[in-house]
Amino acid sequence: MANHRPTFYVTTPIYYVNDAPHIGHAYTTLACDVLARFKRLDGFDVLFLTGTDEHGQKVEKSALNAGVAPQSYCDSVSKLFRDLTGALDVSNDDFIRTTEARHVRASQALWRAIAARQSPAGRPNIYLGKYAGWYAIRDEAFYDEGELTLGADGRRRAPSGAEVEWVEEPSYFFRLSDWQQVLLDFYEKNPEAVLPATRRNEVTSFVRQGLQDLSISRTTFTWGIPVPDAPGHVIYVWLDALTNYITAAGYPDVDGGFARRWPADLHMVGKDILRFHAVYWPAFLMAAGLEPAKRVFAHGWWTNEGQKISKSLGNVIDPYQLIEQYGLDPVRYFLMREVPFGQDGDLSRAAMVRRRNVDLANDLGNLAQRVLGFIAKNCGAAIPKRQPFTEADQALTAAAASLLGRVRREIDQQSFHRALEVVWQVVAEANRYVDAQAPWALRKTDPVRMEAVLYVLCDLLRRLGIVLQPFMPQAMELWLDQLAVERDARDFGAYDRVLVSGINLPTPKPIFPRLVEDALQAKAPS
Ligand code: ME8
Repeated sequence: MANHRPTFYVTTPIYYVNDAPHIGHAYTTLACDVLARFKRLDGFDVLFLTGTDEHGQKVEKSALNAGVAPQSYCDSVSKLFRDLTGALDVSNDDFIRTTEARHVRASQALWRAIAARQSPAGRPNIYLGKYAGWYAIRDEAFYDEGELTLGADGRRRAPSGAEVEWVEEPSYFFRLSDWQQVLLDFYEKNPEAVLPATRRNEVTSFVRQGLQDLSISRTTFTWGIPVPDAPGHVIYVWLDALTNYITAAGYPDVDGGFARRWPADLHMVGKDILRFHAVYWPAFLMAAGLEPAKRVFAHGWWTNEGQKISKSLGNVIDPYQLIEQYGLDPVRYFLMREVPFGQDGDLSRAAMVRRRNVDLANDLGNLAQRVLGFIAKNCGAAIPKRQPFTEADQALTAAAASLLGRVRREIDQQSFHRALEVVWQVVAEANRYVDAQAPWALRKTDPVRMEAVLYVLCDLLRRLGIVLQPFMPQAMELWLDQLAVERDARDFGAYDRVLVSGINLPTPKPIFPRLVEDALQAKAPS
């Protein structure tokens, strides 16, 4: 049967297998997970893709250093990334590896499609030439002389800090220079195709300065996808890697599900790889006669206690260790809340403990504990009776009812931090309501009113639990269990259902215990 639900296709970058996963990878993937979960609860048919980028000189070099054949090296490191999705409770629908047959086929098909067409100036999109210039293996990127800086050690470096080397080799080129105006028109017509706005401005001014043709094949090593009908050439790893997004949507079988999935709704990327996604990728796609993705969002970078994260400084953050120390859902919450999404941020232990103890344990956890603990003792452990609402009841219920719509607006702009701020405004309002209504005092003076207040609060907790599921899936599962919310009443379609009185509630348990510094010290790495 045809599926008529609207689709939503979101991707993470595919990660290089030259190194083990770290917090940067976890961050990008978690943001996509929140989005994918949100859209599923909102009725969308979601495809959430992540995976690994396995070709190119950098990976070949790492395999060589490890003394292992490239394919078996890729197999073992790719598995680490796949395992991480499990540890983060990430709900990806597919995990792509660029060494898979489906991807080799798609990459060669895309190459052929680009080569078969002409540029806007009526010239072949791809031509054979010779590359002579600088290349950074770490970035897998070509650089102009003018972009480089000369270090004190006499070595040239790319703006990213990566070392460059001089490369001269026969190469196929993509006629990017002919795509400048088409790209500028695309950004102009699609003002939200590159976000945040500051990044969009960087991209458009880069393109306005003029584009040079791009080398898209390499001949000095072999670990890559062969260029069709061109012995000795492998496809440039970025063209190969970007193609993963259409491979997973079914390309080159354009008559299958591809039309339903493509263009992707969102490519989430780090700011360092924006140019590849917002300039080269749309140009490649348009050159092949395909539509560019609807949006590329570039997020910022994390520092560790104020310091740039780098292997040489030895301060790389292991996501497993973070989860071990603070718990998975608090880490998910912290990463989405602490920093305005799109900006750089600092991961510090003090901030992490504060978020967990103040936002989660005090504000959110105590609210549930107070309400559910009180109901267990004083209301026969069942959802209290609904009564006509007072003005205060009405105000809090209205705030909760409109919350989902307000969160949705923020999520649709990838404003995860704002989405959570909006939720916490309602949490604060609810805590003020509990204090003002003082159900513990009503127990003696007006038990009917006490039940009314607790009913309003149960309904509010139910709505908070539903809306927070994408951010903290495991904690909110327990949360909704404690409110005896049926499994089929947890999606956004059930948000406005009327809470039924009289349903028995299980014994409440604290979901967000406070972190005690001593316990934390004991768990900290030595
Ligand atoms: O670039 N803070 O792969 P990659 C936040 N294979 N994000 C960080 C970070 C930090 N400190 N460090 C890294 C690649 N990242 C290519 C992508 S897609 C077709 C090919 C993020 O393994 C970084 O910004 O280097 C990027 O989005 C991702 O981790 C890159 O991973």
